Amino acid sequence: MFIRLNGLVPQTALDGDAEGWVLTVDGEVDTPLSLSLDDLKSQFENVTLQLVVECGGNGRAFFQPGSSGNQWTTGAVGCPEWTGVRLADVLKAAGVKSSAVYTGHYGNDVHLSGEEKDTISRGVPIAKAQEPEGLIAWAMNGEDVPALHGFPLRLVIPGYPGSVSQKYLTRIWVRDQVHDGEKMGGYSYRLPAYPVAPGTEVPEEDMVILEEMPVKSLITFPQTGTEVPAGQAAEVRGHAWAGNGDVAAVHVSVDFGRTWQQATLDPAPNRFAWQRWRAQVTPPIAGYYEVWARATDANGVSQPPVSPGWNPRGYGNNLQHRIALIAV
Ligand SMILES: Nc1nc2c(c(=O)[nH]1)N[C@H]1C(S)=C(S)[C@@H](COP(=O)(O)O)O[C@H]1N2
Ligand SMILES: [Mo]
Repeated sequence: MFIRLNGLVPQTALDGDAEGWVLTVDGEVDTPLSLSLDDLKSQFENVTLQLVVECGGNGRAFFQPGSSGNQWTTGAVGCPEWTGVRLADVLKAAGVKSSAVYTGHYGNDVHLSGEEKDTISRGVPIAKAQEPEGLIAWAMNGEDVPALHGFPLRLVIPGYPGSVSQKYLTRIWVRDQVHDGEKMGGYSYRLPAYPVAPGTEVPEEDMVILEEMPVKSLITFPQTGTEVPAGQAAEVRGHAWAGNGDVAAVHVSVDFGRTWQQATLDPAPNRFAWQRWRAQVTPPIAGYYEVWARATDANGVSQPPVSPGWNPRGYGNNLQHRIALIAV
């Protein structure tokens, strides 16, 4: 699991101290709630799901020209098993008013400056928050959420940029407008409203919020540069996921995209989990090959061979992953 922090790990997380932790749900609700960890665990159905968290900037390093931010290549994604309660159930208990538009998320991490201000406070449209897969989680892979991943409580809202999955969660503010917390505005997690040439200076008012993440896949086996026997089948495998929750197919190519073959795609354990895929590829004669992988979502939208949609901060790059294969 990758780690991304915009601020400092709170002392409570470093100490593993969840004593007196309270989650507040307020704003456009009939009944504002103050919930302890025990309240959450005892008053709502406990749910365990495998959910993808992917940083909006995963793949940023492949854009040209580059942009500031973590130079992620392929690694800013993971799919642990999360245990918690449904965000939707907690919102239902609070009674979401018809005036509700968006959520605003808050945690107790400390700004890098040390000053008392939010490091990051993002949110999602109320309909997204009411989907059954969004969790308020206290466990990751069957253990307390680790300090770096949000102990003792975090949101996991799959399909959207990882930044909406607030760690060290203390408050969910139901808003009557699009949330305007830290890193909701300007160029943060925003894309130009129209396609722009790489390097364009886009006016701030032309930027729109990045919501659903695009379909994507990774080749996780074998390691790039592996030698395989020429003329024989070699197994290639990996993961695929989509921001809209449904992967339809994965294809692989060993001839630079001239021809593609369909991979075997395992079913997802639940919606918004990544799916494993595998394929047998046969390099005909000795030489240099590349394996390219391409996932397609349920709408028939698939991954491009080059970086798509350049944007000022380098978000949403789902170009096809490729590895080298040496046939001997
Ligand atoms: N409180 C808090 N939550 C946060 C962040 C943060 O800096 N502070 N970073 C966000 C971003 S940008 C991402 S990509 C994910 C990363 O989650 P992980 O570190 O558990 O992989 O957490 C999100 N939640
Ligand atoms: Mo992120």
